Amino acid sequence: MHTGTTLTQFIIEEQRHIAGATGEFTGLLNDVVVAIKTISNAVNKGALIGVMGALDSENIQGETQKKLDVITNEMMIRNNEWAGHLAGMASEEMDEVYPIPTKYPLGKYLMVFDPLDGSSNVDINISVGTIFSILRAQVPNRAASEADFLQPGVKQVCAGYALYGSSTMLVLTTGHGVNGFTLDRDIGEFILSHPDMKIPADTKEFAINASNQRFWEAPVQRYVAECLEGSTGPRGRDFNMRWVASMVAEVHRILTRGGIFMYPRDTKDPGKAGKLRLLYEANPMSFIVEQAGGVSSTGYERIMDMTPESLHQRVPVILGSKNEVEVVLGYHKS
Ligand code: AHM
Ligand code: MG
Repeated sequence: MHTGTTLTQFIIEEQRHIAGATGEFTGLLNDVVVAIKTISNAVNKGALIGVMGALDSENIQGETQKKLDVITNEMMIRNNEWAGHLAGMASEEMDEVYPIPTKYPLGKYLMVFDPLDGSSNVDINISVGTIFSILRAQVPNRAASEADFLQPGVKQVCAGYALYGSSTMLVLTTGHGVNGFTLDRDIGEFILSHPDMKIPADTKEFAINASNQRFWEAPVQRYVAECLEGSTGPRGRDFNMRWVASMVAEVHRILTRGGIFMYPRDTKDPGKAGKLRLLYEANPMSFIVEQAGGVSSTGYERIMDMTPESLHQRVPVILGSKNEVEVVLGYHKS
């Protein structure tokens, strides 16, 4: 018999401390969890159920879609549209806001998500994840427009990610710290396994796609050069480097043992301020990182203070261990 705290139990107990809570949020989160279990199963079975490989289609960002990008997007929609908790959804894989079908009631929340982050990794059996963020609808029970979604990250009610790694985990914040749950496949429940996750303030590990080096701005060039100089350079210590090409895996490593992650502003494509998307990736991960004691910035400003200009807006991201991110931010100032 299991003796751990299930995710549902954890959320209901948290809700008891919130005056006037109706249980609607708990219902919404339960639907998200069902979607995540369904996605975990598909990712895990992989080639056995014919879900690997690419499609001919591109998403609005001009990226080739994997079969699983489309399948997991569908899983998020089907599991979350019916219950009457949402006034609309938006996803990295859909050009426009997804309206809740008229046969279902509307609710007081909005959800944005990246159904399968790091999907370039699925065919090679490396970790991928799902990222989601829940906002309040500007007008409850009214079909949401794009403008309703353009809220700064500080307004998020909840953010979370699922990591489909050697085990499936769900990491969550509702603004009262960060908690991690591991899926026990035998009983089909997420069990609290990583209570109150905290990012160590100091680190000797950095993550950046070094193939973009010639496009980086001066502050990032300086920071990485100094890390590479190691104990004989100005930082006076040796650094380690990791790049999984899956932001969920990267952030999870940082939550577990510290580190700094950068997908900075670069000059590769002057039309794009960065690679990662503000609504689906940068904001939810920033909320989680800040709640775990870390820092998250574009290099020039706090990500969660930015007012989004469009649904698919991209931003530079520098996040992780507080003292290390502050070194990079200092270089941006000077
Ligand atoms: P995706 O949402 O299309 O998977 O793209 C986002 C991913 C992040 O998970 C990861 O940090 C980054 O793209 C990797 O980029 P690169 O391929 O330049 O290494
Ligand atoms: Mg992504």
